Amino acid sequence: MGTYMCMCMSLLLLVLFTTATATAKVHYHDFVVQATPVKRLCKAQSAITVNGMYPGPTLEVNNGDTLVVNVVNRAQYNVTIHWHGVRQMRTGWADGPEFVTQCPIRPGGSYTYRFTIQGQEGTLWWHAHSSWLRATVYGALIIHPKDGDSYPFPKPTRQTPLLLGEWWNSNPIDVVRQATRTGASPNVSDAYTINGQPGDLYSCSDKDTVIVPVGSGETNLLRVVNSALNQQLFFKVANHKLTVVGADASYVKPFTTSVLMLGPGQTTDVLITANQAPGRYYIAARAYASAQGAPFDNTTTTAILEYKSAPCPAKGAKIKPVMPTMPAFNDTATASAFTTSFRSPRKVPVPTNIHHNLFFTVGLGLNNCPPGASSSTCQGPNGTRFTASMNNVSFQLPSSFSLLQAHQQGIPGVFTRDFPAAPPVRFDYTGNVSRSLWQPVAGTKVYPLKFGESVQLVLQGTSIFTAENHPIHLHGYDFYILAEGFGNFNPSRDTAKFNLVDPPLRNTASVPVGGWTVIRFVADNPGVWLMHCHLDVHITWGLAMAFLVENGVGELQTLEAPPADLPLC
Ligand SMILES: *[C@@H]1O[C@H](CO)[C@@H](O)[C@H](O)[C@H]1NC(C)=O
Ligand SMILES: *[C@@H]1O[C@H](CO)[C@@H](O)[C@H](O)[C@H]1NC(C)=O
Ligand SMILES: *[C@@H]1O[C@H](CO)[C@@H](O)[C@H](O)[C@H]1NC(C)=O
Ligand SMILES: *[C@@H]1O[C@H](CO)[C@@H](O)[C@H](O)[C@H]1NC(C)=O
Ligand SMILES: *[C@@H]1O[C@H](CO)[C@@H](O)[C@H](O)[C@H]1NC(C)=O
Ligand SMILES: *[C@@H]1O[C@H](CO)[C@@H](O)[C@H](O)[C@H]1NC(C)=O
Ligand SMILES: *[C@@H]1O[C@H](CO)[C@@H](O)[C@H](O)[C@H]1NC(C)=O
Ligand SMILES: [Cu+2]
Repeated sequence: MGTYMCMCMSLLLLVLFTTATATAKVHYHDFVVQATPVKRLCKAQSAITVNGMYPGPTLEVNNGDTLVVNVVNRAQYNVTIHWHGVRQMRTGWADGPEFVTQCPIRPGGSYTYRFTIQGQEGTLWWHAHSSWLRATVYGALIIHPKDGDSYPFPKPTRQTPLLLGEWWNSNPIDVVRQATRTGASPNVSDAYTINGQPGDLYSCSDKDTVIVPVGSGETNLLRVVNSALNQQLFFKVANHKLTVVGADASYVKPFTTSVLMLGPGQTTDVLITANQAPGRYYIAARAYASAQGAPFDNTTTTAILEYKSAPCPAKGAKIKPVMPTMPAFNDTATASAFTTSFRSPRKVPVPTNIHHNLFFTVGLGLNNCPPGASSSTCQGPNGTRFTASMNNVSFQLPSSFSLLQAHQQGIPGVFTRDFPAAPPVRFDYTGNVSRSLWQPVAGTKVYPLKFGESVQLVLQGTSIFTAENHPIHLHGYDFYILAEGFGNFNPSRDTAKFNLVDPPLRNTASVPVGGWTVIRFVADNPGVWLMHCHLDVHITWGLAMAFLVENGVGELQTLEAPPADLPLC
């Protein structure tokens, strides 16, 4: 916590001594990706980190600033870094997903990401976008208002990023490789973490539990990020209410709740007022596990909200902090009450003249064991292999060129432009789906959009194999979430539920288990933009697609030229 407080202080000084004519700044950072010894849960391991830090460095900027991050890969794996939620206007080359906007930075290589934050304020984060490296390669990206601008709420006394993570007692790359080999679902994690620490409900973890200090009466800002790989999480602070003021680096109409639910990729900024008896209160997170019968990590991670005036325990005695009651793991009612509470602060310009009315199914599948394959490679249910798809296309990354490079240079044979606007077969998506529909087709297909066109997209969950909540993340864009519901989307009934006045602006939508979400956006950022489930287990199985947005007219509507040091395959 010490480092965060120092940053807040230096920021405060900066604000105090900056004149009113402040201009946008350029922040230079070096990220060295390297194997680092990390001890968790009584076990010493080697983890891939940035600059030896787990989680990695917190970046703090102001809206309008430019980041220049030189990433040097000293690890034994390919790596890329994604700046999650940053719009990357015309700078798609800096977005980061491997084989989508760049080839990987190979061991020994480097790449400098350059991009400007435009019109975004709040909490984002950065993470590796290559295999499962993001398990340990991630950190916060905090965007303050421009100098001279203020928050749309009273300035909090302190600000604390709380990154919720997921920890394996083995190398996460080995975990995903084992799953890819066997076709079974990957091992679940051994712990969740808050700022890299599991907390004192796990063995060997008490002395390192994260302490969040607070003064009685203060109102502070917690910037909560779900950086876990494969799990939606409930989040609570014992005895304290949370006022949600932002999500995914957009402000929201404030609302008060006792529990948050975040899908991987989502961020939520909350104000918390220290209005309880001076003492120690657990900050806790554990799974929201929506899929029936699927294995999951059912442990609880904690940090401690500690009042500075909390009474000291008698010598040698231990006072247990107050523990919040967490929702049941399958408490979908609580999850959806939370996700449907979001509104933009005021009326927003929702696109209404829709050029593309899209309907994408999102869900799992099972591939039959390929003829002649060893049964050891078909350890999914009943001798199958797990897969996943959107509109029955299971996304395959290319390997010889990135999609963006292939698009920009007109290289044929890397992708096709025929991602379907609607499912190839209509069926009862959330009902009892015939086994003959469970096996999708592998492909590298994009959906083309012209610059400036507007899109409505229904994301429809399926119950193929099992229904589950999917956090769907779109690169390069924020989108409005107009509505969500359970069962099959029915336009004649559900269009009436659209919020066309003040829907929230997000980069990751939680598609309800056995339900649907409707989003809209305008294709104003040229490039190739991945859209995928942010559960890494699902993206590994192919739950992804990409939009290809053409250049418009003139320089300001055109993708910039690729940087000279762009890694090639
Ligand atoms: C996954 O779990 C199984 C069973 O506990 C274990 O044998 C295996 O080593 C684990 N795999 C990895 C990569 O940790
Ligand atoms: C977590 O799962 C284990 C084994 O599957 C079980 O023994 C334990 O009671 C569960 N814990 C909670 C909190 O549900
Ligand atoms: C949630 O799990 C409990 C058992 O832990 C079960 O009794 C209940 O039916 C489940 N609810 C739903 C909606 O699946
Ligand atoms: C696996 O096979 C059993 C027995 O034939 C069947 O009851 C079950 O539904 C099958 N499961 C899947 C996922 O196909
Ligand atoms: C689902 O459909 C299959 C055949 O299509 C049938 O055998 C099975 O009983 C059905 N299951 C349920 C729960 O309705
Ligand atoms: C997906 O395509 C495969 C191959 O054409 C087909 O067997 C399957 O039924 C399709 N499933 C759906 C949900 O469209
Ligand atoms: C690393 O990236 C290169 C392309 O730059 C690719 O050919 C190679 O297969 C990748 N290695 C792994 C282990 O994915
Ligand atoms: Cu998913």
